[in-house]
Amino acid sequence: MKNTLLLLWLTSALALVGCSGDDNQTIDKKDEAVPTSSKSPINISLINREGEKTGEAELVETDKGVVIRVMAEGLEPGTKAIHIHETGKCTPPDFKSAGAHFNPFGKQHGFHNPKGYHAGDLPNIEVPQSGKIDVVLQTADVTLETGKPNSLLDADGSALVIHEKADDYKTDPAGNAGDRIVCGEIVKAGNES
Ligand SMILES: [Cu+2]
Ligand SMILES: [Zn+2]
Repeated sequence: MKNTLLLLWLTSALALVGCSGDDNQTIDKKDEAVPTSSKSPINISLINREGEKTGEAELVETDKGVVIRVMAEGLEPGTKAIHIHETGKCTPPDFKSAGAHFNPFGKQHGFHNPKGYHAGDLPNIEVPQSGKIDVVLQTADVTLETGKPNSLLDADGSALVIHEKADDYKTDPAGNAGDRIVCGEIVKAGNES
């Protein structure tokens, strides 16, 4: 009896190993430039001020932090701020519902601020004439692992927000970046794909 159980256990364990090996290969082939990840990505929808879907983003925990790929269209050309805000709620048109910048360590805003920066601060993105972006950002200041103080997947989630203007990297609390024009909710429920 015991031997049969052990054999069954071994067989299923081997089957599991086989499966995850295949998955890793697929990920490697798809995107060789991105650091390898041990977890499945989180896919989120991005909406504009009219509440229409204008793109999507994918967040993956890697050995170099969280990699965020942002794909969107219909944006006004120019340099735009992009941040992670503290609440996973995107209510158009102003997206004030997303709250302030994600700031679990009590810092001020901006990479050039001596009292900075927020864990949710990210480098500006460039929107070309086409209004279409497909950019990859990376940050080791946040995690998708739950239970950590800097987890984006805390009780109320967090939000990815694009602004109408560039972030000046120093003005507290939000880099003087103007209105919020695109928002995407980063919440646990979205972690299925
Ligand atoms: Cu912001
Ligand atoms: Zn900030």
